[in-house]
Amino acid sequence: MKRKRSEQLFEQAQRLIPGGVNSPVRAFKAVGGRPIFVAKARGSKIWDADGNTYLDYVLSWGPMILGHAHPHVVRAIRAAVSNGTSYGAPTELEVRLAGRIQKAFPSMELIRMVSSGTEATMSAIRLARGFTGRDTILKFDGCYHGHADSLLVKAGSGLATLGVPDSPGVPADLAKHTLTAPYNDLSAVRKIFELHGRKIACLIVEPVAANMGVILPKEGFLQGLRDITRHYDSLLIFDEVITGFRIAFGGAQERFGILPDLTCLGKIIGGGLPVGAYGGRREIMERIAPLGPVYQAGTLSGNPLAVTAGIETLKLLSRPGVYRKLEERSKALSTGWADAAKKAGVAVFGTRIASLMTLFFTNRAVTDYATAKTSDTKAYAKFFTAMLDQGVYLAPSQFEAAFLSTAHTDADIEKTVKAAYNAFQKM
Ligand code: KE4
Repeated sequence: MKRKRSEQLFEQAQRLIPGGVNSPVRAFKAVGGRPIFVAKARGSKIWDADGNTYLDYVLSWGPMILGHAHPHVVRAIRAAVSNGTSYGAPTELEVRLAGRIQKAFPSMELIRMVSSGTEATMSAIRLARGFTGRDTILKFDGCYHGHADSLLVKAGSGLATLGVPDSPGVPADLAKHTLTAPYNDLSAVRKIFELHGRKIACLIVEPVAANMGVILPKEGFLQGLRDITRHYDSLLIFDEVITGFRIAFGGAQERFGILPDLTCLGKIIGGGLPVGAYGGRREIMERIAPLGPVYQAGTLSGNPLAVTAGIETLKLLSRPGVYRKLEERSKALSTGWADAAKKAGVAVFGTRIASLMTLFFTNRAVTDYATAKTSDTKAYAKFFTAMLDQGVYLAPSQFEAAFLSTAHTDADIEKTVKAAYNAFQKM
């Protein structure tokens, strides 16, 4: 495939933008080569600046669950934009989106909209600290909750030791308040709470991990987190920025039947425009300004265009049969590419829940960050490149997810499985 125009644009971009991209993963560093520059997208497909077509399994990292440029969403945005683009004042639209979210997530008794998943988790953490009067938080190795300082922290030397910055620029004095535990390791969580429980404001978790590749919670893991946090009066925060409206209309809390104290959302609720949200128990959310003293604000929060796209997206997702069809197509893809690997003798460990999946290039069972890291990232890079050259666009990193949309057809899945077979043969 010729990608001259993308290469030219990448040269130009690097003279103006750090690494030529506005978000690191887009630079293809984890898979080698140079990024394709996308010119347009529709349904399950994207076109690059050279006019090459690709089946898209990144879907903007999750938001485009209806496929790109869904006609109903485009029409709704077109109508909204002629009413202006931002007012900095409350609108009926925000009330309607909040209502739709609350119907799907009843645990979110009050909801505050922001403009990204990072803002949602950053605000939820501040709120948990304000509500409990405690400073310590607990997260899991390999889980990503956006780039707020307190969340760019990795495990200290030993378990239950203070966190250390995972990026320059994060003060050690702040990082030490973030403890980390291995995902799916309830005994580690228990031990940390035995040591620090009364100081822990909240535990934040991706109820299905998707930022170290997709890793499912072990039986009893989420319930265990619910019980332990309740015992120590710490808040349980579900970061459902990816899982919300993705693995079920009501997200992981509907799927697993566990109610957190606070939930963070993003991606799908903006239908491809910038929207994040956090919400939860009324007595907690009432601490948020202007009702309460915990400050949080945003110029474009509840932006009318973004909220319109979100409303239209949730309206279409609430139709009967949407998630069943997504399940069928996703199952066909995940079994298809796993069979293709087997036939070619390539060791993979596939994970999937609903339309969220990952193919780990390892022969180990992947249950946490340590086992995810046994994956052969060079093999993944070869697979990624071989798929890209056959017109299939996967996440440019082993430690991300593949997403499906309602626009992906049976023919798209067949083409993808065939391309995977060819790719594995080449490997
Ligand atoms: P944003 O600030 O990027 O909107 O959301 C942060 C965030 C929070 N929580 C979870 C579970 C997330 O997955 C994310 C962002 N996800 C990444 C993809 N792994 C976004 C892609 C990127 O960083 O470019």
